Amino acid sequence: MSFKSTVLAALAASAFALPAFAQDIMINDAYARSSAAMATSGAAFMTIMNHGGSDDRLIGVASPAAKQVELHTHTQDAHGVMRMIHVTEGFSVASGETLMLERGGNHVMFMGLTAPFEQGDMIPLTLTFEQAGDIEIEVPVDLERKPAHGMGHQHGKSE
Ligand SMILES: [Cu+2]
Repeated sequence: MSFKSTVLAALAASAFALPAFAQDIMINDAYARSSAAMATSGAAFMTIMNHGGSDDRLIGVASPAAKQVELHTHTQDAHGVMRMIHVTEGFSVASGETLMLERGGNHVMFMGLTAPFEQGDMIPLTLTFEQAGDIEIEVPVDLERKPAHGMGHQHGKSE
């Protein structure tokens, strides 16, 4: 635990030293949810725009709201069942591009919630980018939000 705290402190310090880079990344429309009141996991979704001149990559996520926070995506297995997989290499967001974290697609996964997500809660989340460094945001819990396309599949209590 103390090792992790030290690493997080170091990351925060380096991001603080490079404020200009952080402005290249814009994060919009972030929200978090869990599937049920007693759910032990949750997910966060958002739009990430890279206004900078160089390509970047979202490589890590951290939050005190869960024991483990990972970048996930959905993939369809041989039986047509959607499964979530941990994307260790992260998600690229090229210069001028927008990265969508959305229901049924790429998302931030919270596993082992320290407290249930309740409507209106603000979840602290640190996004780590290869170029821009750490960006800290607060993600509002929105349990009433519907999937963007109205065709979101169900995947049980995993989201
Ligand atoms: Cu997931």
